[in-house]
Amino acid sequence: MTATLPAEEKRTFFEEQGYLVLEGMLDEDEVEACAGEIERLHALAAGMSDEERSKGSFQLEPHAAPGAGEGRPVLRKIERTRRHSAVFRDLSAHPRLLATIRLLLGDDLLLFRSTLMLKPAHHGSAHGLHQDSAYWPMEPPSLVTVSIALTDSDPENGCIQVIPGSHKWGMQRWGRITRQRDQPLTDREDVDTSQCRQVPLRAGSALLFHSLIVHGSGPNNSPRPRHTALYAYFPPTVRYRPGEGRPREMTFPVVHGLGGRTELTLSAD
Ligand SMILES: O=C(O)CCC(=O)C(=O)O
Repeated sequence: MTATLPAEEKRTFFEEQGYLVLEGMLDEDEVEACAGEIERLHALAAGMSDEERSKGSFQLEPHAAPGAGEGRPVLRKIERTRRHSAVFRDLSAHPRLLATIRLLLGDDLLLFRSTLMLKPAHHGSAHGLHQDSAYWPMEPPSLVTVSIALTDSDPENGCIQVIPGSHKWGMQRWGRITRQRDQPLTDREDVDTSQCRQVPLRAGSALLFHSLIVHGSGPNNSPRPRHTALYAYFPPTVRYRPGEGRPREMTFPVVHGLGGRTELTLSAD
C-alpha cells in the first residue's frame, strides 16, 4: 500500500510510523532465484559439522521437533549471507530497494547485517517483541532494516508485527528474543500488545523498519515455510560503539556512495 506513495510521503510515513511497505519489489524470477539459493545453502549446511555451521553463522531451529528436517538440518537463520552467496550479496544492493533506502538515509550507505530468517513449516519459532538497536553497538540508533518476503508471509506462518510509532518511545530493555511456541511475544506488562499490527507480505514485497521500532513475529503454525532476507543499513553518521570486550574495530560493506569504496572500517573512539 505505502509503495504507491510519492517519495516525500513515503519518507513522512516512515518518520511518523517507523515502517514502510514496498509491494512487488522483486519479480517472480528474482523470488525464484532466491528460493533456489536457499536450497543450495541448506545443502551446504547439510554437509557441515556442528562446529563448521556455527562458525559459518548457520543457526539451527531450537524448537524443531526431533526428525523434523527429514535428514536435512532445520535452519532458523543464516547470518552474513553476503559472504556465503552472490545472490544475497547482490540483493542487498538491489536498485529498487536502494532507491527507497537512499530516500530515508541518504546516498552513502553501509550494511550492518545480511541475514536469512527461515521459519520452517510447523516448526519456526517466535521472535519476542524488541527494538533492534537495543542489541546493536551502533549510535545513534537510527538504522533501517528491510525484511524482504521470499515466500508469502502472513499471521499463520509468523509474519512480522510492528507497533506503529514505537520508534519514538526511546531505547528500552527487552530480554531474550527467542520464544517458545506457546509463550506470549513479551513478558513486559507495560507493553500493550493489542497495538501490534501484523504486516502480511506477498513474496517479493518488503517491509522497511526503523531500528527503534518495537517488532516481533509469531511462530509458524502453517504447513508453509516463511523465508525472508533481512538487511540493515546505516549512513556514516552512525558510529560503531562496542561494549567492553568486543572488537575495537569493525569493517562494514559499502552498498552505495562513499566514493565507490567497497568497505569501511569503523573504530570505537
Ligand atoms: O523475521 C522475523 O521473524 C523477525 C526478525 C527480527 O525481528 C529481527 O531479526 O530483528
